[in-house]
Amino acid sequence: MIALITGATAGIGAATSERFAQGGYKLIVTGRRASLLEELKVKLEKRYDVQVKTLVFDVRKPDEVEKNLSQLPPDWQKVDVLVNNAGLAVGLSPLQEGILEDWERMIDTNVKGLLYVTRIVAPWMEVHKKGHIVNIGSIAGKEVYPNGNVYCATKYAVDALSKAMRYDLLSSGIRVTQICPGMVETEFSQVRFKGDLQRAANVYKGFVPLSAGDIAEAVWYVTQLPAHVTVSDMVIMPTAQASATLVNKQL
Ligand code: NDP
Ligand code: 8X3
Repeated sequence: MIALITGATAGIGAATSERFAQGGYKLIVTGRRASLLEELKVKLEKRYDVQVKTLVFDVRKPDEVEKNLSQLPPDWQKVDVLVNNAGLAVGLSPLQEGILEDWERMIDTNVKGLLYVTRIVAPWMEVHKKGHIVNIGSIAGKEVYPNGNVYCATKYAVDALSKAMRYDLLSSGIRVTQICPGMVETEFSQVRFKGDLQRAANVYKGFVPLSAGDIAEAVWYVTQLPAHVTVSDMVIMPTAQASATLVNKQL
């Protein structure tokens, strides 16, 4: 069995890669930071005795996506599970003060990147009439929150595209699941706040956030169900979080 996981250099993608390695899958892991991918490969191959291929590309660049994925040997193109995880938030400010470059990064990564990868991998799955696509959405794709504007819009797009994939791939027997986490402590807030580590750490103070491993376990669960069962949509929150904006913080 083969799993292809985008954004595997950190957070949810790295934890999901480890979960699938533990389950005996061969892995194709992708991201932009080559050295982190190499470290992950060495660790997983040693710890779990599985084969890991690394592909270094930016999901925002369709030519890079196509070139890297198409160069996989035919045996490696028989992908059983695609986890569309690569994504980010950049900035947290009112729409009327939005920074164009931040908007482009989020839209290009979270929406167009997911599309570019899926456009290559879904046809491979169609040939074999099986496969499972897991899209990492967000609570931000279910509820908008103040200053979340464009990030939320990209995750609403993931919500729509997850449904669209399920419709368009129905006759091929390919499963499509969207997993929508609430707050998960990863590099997410460091990226959102452009390296302001203190501000990032404050986001997770006063309550127990989800861990990347919690989401990895959910991805593993949905993909291991019998072939006739699809979890279409899963929202996972920290127990201390009731909505996008309502968090029971004990500060
Ligand atoms: P991290 O910042 O820890 O990891 C993000 C991953 O995405 C990294 O591996 C990064 O790799 C990759 N990535 C980002 N941009 C690109 C790009 N242009 N090309 C290729 N890879 C890219 O964040 P999380 O693990 O938290 O985020 C993973 C997903 O989960 C995202 O889609 C996020 O929106 C979603 N999510 C996160 C939540 C949270 O609270 N943390 C909650 C809900 C959803 P590299 O930098 O090496 O390219
Ligand atoms: C990430 C979680 O609440 O910061 O998608 O949008 S949140």
